[in-house]
Amino acid sequence: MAKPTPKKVRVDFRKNRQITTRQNNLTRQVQSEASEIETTHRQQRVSGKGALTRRRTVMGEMGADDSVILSVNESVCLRGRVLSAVGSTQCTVRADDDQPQAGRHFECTVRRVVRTVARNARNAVVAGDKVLFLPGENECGVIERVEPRDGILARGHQHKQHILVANVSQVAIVSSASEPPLKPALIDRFLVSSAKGNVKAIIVINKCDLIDVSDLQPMIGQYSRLGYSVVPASVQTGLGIAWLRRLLKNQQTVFTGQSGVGKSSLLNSIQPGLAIKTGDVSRITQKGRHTTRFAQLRELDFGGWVVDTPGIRQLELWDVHPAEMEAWFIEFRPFVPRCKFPDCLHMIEEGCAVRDAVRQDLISQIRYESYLRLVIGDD
Ligand SMILES: Nc1nc2c(ncn2[C@@H]2O[C@H](COP(=O)(O)OP(=O)(O)OP(=O)(O)O)[C@@H](O)[C@H]2O)c(=O)[nH]1
Ligand SMILES: [Mg+2]
Ligand SMILES: [Zn+2]
Repeated sequence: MAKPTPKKVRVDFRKNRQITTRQNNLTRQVQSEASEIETTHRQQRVSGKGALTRRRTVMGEMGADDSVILSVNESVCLRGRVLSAVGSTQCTVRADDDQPQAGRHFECTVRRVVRTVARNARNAVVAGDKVLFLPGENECGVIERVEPRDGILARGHQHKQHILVANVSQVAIVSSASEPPLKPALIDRFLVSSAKGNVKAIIVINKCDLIDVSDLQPMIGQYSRLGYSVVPASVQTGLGIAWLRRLLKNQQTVFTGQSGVGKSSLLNSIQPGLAIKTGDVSRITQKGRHTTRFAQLRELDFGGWVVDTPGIRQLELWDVHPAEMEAWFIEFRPFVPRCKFPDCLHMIEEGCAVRDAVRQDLISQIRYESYLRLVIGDD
């Protein structure tokens, strides 16, 4: 790869705490195109005038998507992968296999300029990031640059984007057949968020020992027809574990889903010790009553990486506008061009080909209801 020539790049130097300019409430955005344009415009300003303290010149390249790739002295830095990040300031980084201190772990802080050039300081460094860091004594270091990300899992949190993990190749959307009950609407939400993050999704339905698996067949059929792998699993009986190992091999997979569905238990069945234990957490935070408190990368013996994440109660989608929602429901695609109105939201409009398809059972009623809930913003 050709070495980029460092250039001066002007960036906005923000106060640490930004003022949020808008809420990620889909209902508010549905109105008209005009208001959407206005929203986008406001979003680009990010923090409003008052929060900009000064501008600053840094050395770097403008990357895709307006991101700044900082110039660093590569001869003294090591390349590595962020295994876990606490609050984007304290990270554990593993030196890459082709680097001088291959496989060693470094407790790293983050150079301030790295946070300055990040669009949202909270996401400056996240688990899964590929970084250049300056190694120091006692296995400490400083992160000097974060490489552009490919494949992220993100959600809205307190009206800001929260990137849970970066550079993953697939998301395992874990739910349970029972305890907590199966929630197809939540699966659909995760499917939208993974498609939006450019990550392939697999669907895992755990705790199948608690139900009659044949009851799941309609649902398994529905998602399989859409092209997803649907794995009925049970940590109790071992159902689906071998299949999961095959799906995970040589992939970078993040396990996500509601709390209590058995993400950590599944990972431990796949490979004992894979899930984060309380002891690991307390080293940094000095606390850790929950088993899984933050995302952490783990290496698979048979090849690949997995990330266990803390369970979340509800997934707030980030930056998905009602008008683009149809794009994330792939079975709608053949029908959308046949709607009478080009800006049809497939809700109450006349001549809606998507609604016709639902009536004719060509699109599942349950999926359509998930779509409506997401467009209306009804959590
Ligand atoms: N019956 C049954 N129980 C299970 C199964 N898998 C996990 N459990 C139980 O479900 C509970 C929650 O499991 P965890 O693995 O901690 O769930 P988690 O998804 O990691 O939860 P968070 O870390 O809070 O997000 C535990 O009591 C497990 O023993 C299963 O296949 N069958
Ligand atoms: Mg867990
Ligand atoms: Zn329509």
